[in-house]
Amino acid sequence: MSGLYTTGEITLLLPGDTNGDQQVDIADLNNVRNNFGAAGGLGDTNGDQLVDIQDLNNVRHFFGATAPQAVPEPTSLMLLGFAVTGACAFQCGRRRFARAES
Ligand SMILES: [Ca+2]
Ligand SMILES: [Ca+2]
Repeated sequence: MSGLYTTGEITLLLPGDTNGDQQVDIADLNNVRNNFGAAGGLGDTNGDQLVDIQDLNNVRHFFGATAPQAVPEPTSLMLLGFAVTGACAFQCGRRRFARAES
């Protein structure tokens, strides 16, 4: 949530991604395997403080998946819309002014 305020982007989490590299691959499977039975830490994909069969299933289910790109915050999209509208209005005003002078 803190990234939302600083970058204006929402980062979507990828279930099964144990190391935060935005993809579920063999490294994530190894993290679950190497920490199976541990109390949380690397390999805990669902945050229940236990590396267990649910984490293995998360990696299995999302294996090969990559996280979608960051989604711009709606406010950013609205600001972009205002900027485009303002630029168009400015261009239309310049054309009218040029016609009036000639
Ligand atoms: Ca990963
Ligand atoms: Ca877990």
